[in-house]
Amino acid sequence: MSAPKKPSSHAKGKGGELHQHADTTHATMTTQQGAPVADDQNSLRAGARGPGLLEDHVMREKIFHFDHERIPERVVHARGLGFHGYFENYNNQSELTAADLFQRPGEQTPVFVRFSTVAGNKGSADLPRDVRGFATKFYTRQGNWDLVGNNMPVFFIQDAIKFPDLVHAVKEAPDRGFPQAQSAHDNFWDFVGLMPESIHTVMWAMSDRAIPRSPRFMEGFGVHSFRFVNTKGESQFVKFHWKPKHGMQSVVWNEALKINGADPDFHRRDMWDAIQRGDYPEWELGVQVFDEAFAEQFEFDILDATKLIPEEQVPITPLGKMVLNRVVDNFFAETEQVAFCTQNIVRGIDHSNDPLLQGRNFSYLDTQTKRLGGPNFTHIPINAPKCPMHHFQQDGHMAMTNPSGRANYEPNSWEDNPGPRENPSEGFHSYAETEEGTKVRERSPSFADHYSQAWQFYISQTETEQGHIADAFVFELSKVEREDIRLRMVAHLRNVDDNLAKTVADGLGIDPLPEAPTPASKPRKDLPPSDALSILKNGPDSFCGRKLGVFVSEGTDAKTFDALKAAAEREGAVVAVIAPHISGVVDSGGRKIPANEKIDGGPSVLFDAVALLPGTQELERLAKHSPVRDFINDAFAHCKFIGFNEAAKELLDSAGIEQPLDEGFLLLSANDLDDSTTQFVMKCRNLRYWPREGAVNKL
Ligand code: HDE
Repeated sequence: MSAPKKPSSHAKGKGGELHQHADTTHATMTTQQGAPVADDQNSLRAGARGPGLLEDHVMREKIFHFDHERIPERVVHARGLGFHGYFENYNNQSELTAADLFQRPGEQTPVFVRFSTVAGNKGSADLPRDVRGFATKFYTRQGNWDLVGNNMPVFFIQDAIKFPDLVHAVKEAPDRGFPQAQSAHDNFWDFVGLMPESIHTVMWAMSDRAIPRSPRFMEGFGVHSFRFVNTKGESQFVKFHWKPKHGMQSVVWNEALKINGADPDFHRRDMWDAIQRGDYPEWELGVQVFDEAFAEQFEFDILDATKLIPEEQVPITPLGKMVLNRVVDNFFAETEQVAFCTQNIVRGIDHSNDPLLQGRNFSYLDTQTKRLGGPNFTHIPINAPKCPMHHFQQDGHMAMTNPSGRANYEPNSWEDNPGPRENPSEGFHSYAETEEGTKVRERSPSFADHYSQAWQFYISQTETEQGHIADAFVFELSKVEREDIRLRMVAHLRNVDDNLAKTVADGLGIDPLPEAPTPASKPRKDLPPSDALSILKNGPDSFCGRKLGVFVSEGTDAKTFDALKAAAEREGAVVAVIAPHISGVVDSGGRKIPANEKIDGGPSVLFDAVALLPGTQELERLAKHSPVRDFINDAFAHCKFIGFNEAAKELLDSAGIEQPLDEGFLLLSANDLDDSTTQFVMKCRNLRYWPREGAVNKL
């Protein structure tokens, strides 16, 4: 808050009389009733040392409002970050869908996107191991369409009736109120171990998809099969996909643990900063389109949200791109109050019979009414459509837009202001699907295979990624107190992949391997690997948008620093300077280099690659400083590319980095600065030097 330019009005004269100041730089503060406030520092009391007076309407109103500032946080997905942008349509898709936003090439539709974690409360950290929400509100010219998806294409359960159990199990235990924002505890693993249908999504949750580097670098999925319907009433099934322009990227688990301490706001800060510097996050929206005939012959049920359709089997048709280019003006008004509902669909899009989707359609309206306090949450600007609205719905708590005139019913025969009428040619029509059936509580046998796609996901990963999945199981199950829960989970893994089960069992010290449970349907071993399921096979081809942390100290060589900075910026990367003091350093040319972070507040986990460019002046002291050692050790252990100068060799030695240095290191040689700095940035395009991992991270 900026300091008042003039003494504020709480300066009192000796006799307590108020000094009047005509403040010309600030608006006059008022109550909610608009009455100017004379004194915002002192409550009304009987005498300077006397009791407070009940009639103090200014204080009463202020504190009353403060006391009501919170609304219930979301039951799940409480921690979120939201941004504005637009969706730009590529082509006319009228053959596929009547949805207005997909008709005209180049047309932009405003969007608001909220990313979230699932399990943690609103104040939790950004990087727990968790599924991420990826919810998009399209403000189309024919109404709002909400695509409320996740960053994983499958879900833990098949029927919405199990959702409260899943969420109870993963969130903090009811007796103790912890653990917060993590699945590494008995209740979660107890539940999923008893629900074999969850195993495919558990594999995704144990993969690096659950620890994205930033929402900018993750995919999004609508998860369920939806329908596109064209104006002729013809329909095909679709699955929605978001592909990040900058490629996929995740952090490593040990890094995530440390990032949560160093910067619990890591994701929101990354997105905020990227948008503020004009590096707008971008995704391509596409659909897998398939018909009833495909659905009939596909190995699994297309209504089962624990299954995906490999892209190799049904390729993605690109529809358009989404660019997020504006941060919110007010977090509460927009990110907190935005109300996504899966049932917000528009003409041309329809639901399928996926039992999870059907349950969601029931749930979201309920939750928004509870959270936002009444049926008029659609009047809040972030939720209001940007197209004209006409209906006869009225009244209720906080009604903001109210119809005028006498007619509030239909049919009516008023000539003046008769209100709106239905429009069969432009209005929403449900796809006329023929349905019949006996009223039952029954899971279709076509939902019975729980292990085959879990295995397909596993064999689609690189060796590095497979290692991370095994490590994640070992980490999580090591936090489980009950041995029988651990054993049950390893037993399930035997139905997925025996080698994975064995590696996890070794990590947990389990010997012999427990018997695999009898599966409801025999796992298939004939599914081909799908490259689209791997992060590392779909990484970026540039270091653009990534962050290079450059450590400097007094006397840092000016030429090396400048050459490296220029090379990184040519690539579109961001350079952050880390120094022993936040005031920065003076380089070899006598120029001040300002710091972005002091060394202990800017650990290497916050950067995608690092460079060590100390001067020679204080090397001995720096070599003993533990934040400097941690900076180097973590960058090394997390397989980051490390550029360094001659002086840095002393720091590498003292951090215990063994010679010879591996190929993840590059000397930024004073003799060929342009070449070596460019080469270093080119190395960084690979994001991590994975061959190092086996050497540093195995017990
Ligand atoms: Fe949600 N989900 N969900 N969910 N979900 C909510 O709505 C629910 C599911 C997803 O940024 C809640 O506003 C049920 C799948 C996202 O505001 C609630 C079921 C997928 C968000 C709710 C599911 C999601 C939510 C809580 C099982 C991926 C955050 C607060 C049938 C496709 C949206 C709220 C935001 C939020 C219910 C399963 C995604 C309680 C009953 C599957 C991204 O209504």
